[in-house]
Amino acid sequence: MKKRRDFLRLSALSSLFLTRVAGARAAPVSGKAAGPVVISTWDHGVPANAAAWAVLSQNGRALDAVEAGVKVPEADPKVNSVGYGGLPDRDGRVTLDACIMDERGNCGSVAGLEHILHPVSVARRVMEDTPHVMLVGEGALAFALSKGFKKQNLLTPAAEKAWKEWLKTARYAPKINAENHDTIGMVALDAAGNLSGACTTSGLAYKMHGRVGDSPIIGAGLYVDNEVGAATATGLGEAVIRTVGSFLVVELMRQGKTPKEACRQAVERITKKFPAYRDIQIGFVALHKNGQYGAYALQPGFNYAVYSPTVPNQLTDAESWLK
Ligand code: SD4
Repeated sequence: MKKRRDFLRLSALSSLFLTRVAGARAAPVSGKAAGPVVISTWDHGVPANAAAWAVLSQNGRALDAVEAGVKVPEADPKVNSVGYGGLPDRDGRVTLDACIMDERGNCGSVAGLEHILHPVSVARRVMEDTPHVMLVGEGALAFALSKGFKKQNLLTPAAEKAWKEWLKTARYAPKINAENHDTIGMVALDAAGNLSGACTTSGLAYKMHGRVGDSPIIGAGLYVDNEVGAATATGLGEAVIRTVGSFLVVELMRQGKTPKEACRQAVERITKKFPAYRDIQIGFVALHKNGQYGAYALQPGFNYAVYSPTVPNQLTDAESWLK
């Protein structure tokens, strides 16, 4: 993971990078799974998928699989864009956004949550134990504590060091595919044919305190419709919110588009509605109810992990709008 990031920093969008990665992973950019399947964003999707697969392969529920899956990067201090180890906002505070959605359309979400290791599990409790969908900031923290979650410091020494380095110039210029776009979004189909999804992030590094991205917003960072399919997003949340990206992907699948084509059209929509699209990254992954899956990104460099009975937890590079 770190190696990949370092490499990306050095040669972010170079053709050299593209050639090497494409050569290393000669996998299809979309496919169809027979049986349960789980798909998630970026390299950290691989260990996350493995945890989800432990649930799915035992005929577990997709909802339990996605929660177990995304908890892996949430707890990994080396993943600097999700949970523990996430880069802080410009005030040095690690604020977390997460949501979860099940096959019945139930959903829960937290935004701007501090000090709690597993925001996705708090989101699930919001879904299951409250009449609400979304809790934010202090209210979300109070709710989490009332449910027995423990308060802890999520700012690792490495993240604190990076933040202090950033403070020297305090220049806000998120780097594509490097430190700012590695939200984990995960969607899964279980053996019973039901879909669920989860999405969790520390959001953009050095964002304004209080900024909320797409990741905890149902319809933007994640959407599940058990009649059709599920989708999740990564990248600059402001662009995804504007286009209600994940809902759009699911609606395009409802209209008959394949998952990959639905993701492509959602990216195309962003290029029309977000004039600065050349400077940002967006990636979508989608899973159809029938087991078909796909992905598409705005810029090269977005990859996703697939685990199914026929795909052994493999990373695939998504095709992109910009070459
Ligand atoms: C956000 N979508 O907060 C997230 C960014 C991201 O890793 O993907 N971060 O806008």
